[in-house]
Amino acid sequence: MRAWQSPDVPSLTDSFGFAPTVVVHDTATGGYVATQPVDAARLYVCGITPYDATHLGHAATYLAFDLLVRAWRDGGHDVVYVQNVTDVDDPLIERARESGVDWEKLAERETELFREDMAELRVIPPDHYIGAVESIPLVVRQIEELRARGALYEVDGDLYFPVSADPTFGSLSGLDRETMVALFRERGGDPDRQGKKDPLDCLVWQQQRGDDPGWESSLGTGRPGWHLECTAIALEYLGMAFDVNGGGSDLTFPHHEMCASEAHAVTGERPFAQTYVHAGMVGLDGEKMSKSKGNLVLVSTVRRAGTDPMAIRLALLAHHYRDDWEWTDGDLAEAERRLSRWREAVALGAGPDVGNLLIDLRSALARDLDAPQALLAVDNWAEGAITEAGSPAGHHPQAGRLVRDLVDARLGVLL
Ligand code: 5CA
Ligand code: ZN
Repeated sequence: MRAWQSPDVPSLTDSFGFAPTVVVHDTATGGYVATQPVDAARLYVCGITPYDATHLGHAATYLAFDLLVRAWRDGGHDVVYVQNVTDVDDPLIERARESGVDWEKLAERETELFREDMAELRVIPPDHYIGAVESIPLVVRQIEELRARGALYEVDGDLYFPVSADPTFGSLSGLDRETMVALFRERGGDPDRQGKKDPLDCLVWQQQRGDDPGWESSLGTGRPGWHLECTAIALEYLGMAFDVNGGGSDLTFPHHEMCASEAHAVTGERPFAQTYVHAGMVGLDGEKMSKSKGNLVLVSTVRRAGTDPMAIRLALLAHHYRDDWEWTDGDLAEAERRLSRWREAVALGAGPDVGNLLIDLRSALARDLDAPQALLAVDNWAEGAITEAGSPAGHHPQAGRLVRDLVDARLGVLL
């Protein structure tokens, strides 16, 4: 699939050398780990299910991983970034039916809007942007591999992955069984289906029913299960033991747990990813923002109301990516104030020495992508530039230009 236009990312290394190693929080161990990319850093981030437009929660999650990509690049690493699009799945088919549109048209339309939103927010696109539909041959190959390894069974024509095939199943989320079953039920699973060996076993191939979409294959005519799609795409484009698997915290279980177990079973190797990074949930009016609940603030709505996308970006970056938080209009007002203050400061040209800001900003982002702390560092510099404008002491003529590049490269905010 086509991704979107990349923003320009200024290189800082000529002026500033390399940024420090990035440490991130790993869901699987519950601790902080230093990412240690060998050659290129390999990143898989779960993409959208395109049945409704991008809301601020999605945007916050993709911005978190954008910070990671920028941090790696500034550390001198090449990055191979893969993201999927779940362009065939139950919620998408249901929404298309309800609204009387063709599911493919709906997916195309919403994916295009997502691309536009991401480009406007200056999010660096993935190197491989891969749809589920175009990956069906990959998915079929992985299911055949599961079958060959005895990790597949049938229930009324549908194919299931038995979680017992992976002895480490459950180790990513660390949840007790009761919680797993409840979350599985809530998040697209079918723990109550008769004929399954374990309520947690997951559907990998669904035979075509009624006028559902289906593709002919060696498995019969049907469509892929959600989890295996991400497993197959990640294995194809990154291989095992890639650096970071990411998404929102609602994907920890069952999605990322299943992806990891399926990959272990398909390859006989582990780990699937070295580190699992999860962003917190953005809420509105006391509940997680979600397409299914409809309590959304869409990026496109805010954009079309004339808001500068850089203010949207700053509003989201003002919250630590792992925190759960609630969106309010105050977030945007605060970000607009900050943006104009920063712009005022860099437009002066001269300003305080950039050395301290560089160290503070890079180290904040190296410590589990602490964007709020990085914003405070820029605030400090901007206040210094504005309050000391005109006084020659400590003022560097190139400071404004350097800070503009620094803020652009590391925070993706164009001043
Ligand atoms: N297509 C699947 C992943 S393979 C999916 O979860 N799609 S999604 O459209 O529902 O979500 C896209 C991304 O946004 C996921 O990483 C999800 O965890 C994240 N996300 C969804 N809702 C929120 C929210 N309220 N706050 C923060 N992130 C969210
Ligand atoms: Zn996924």
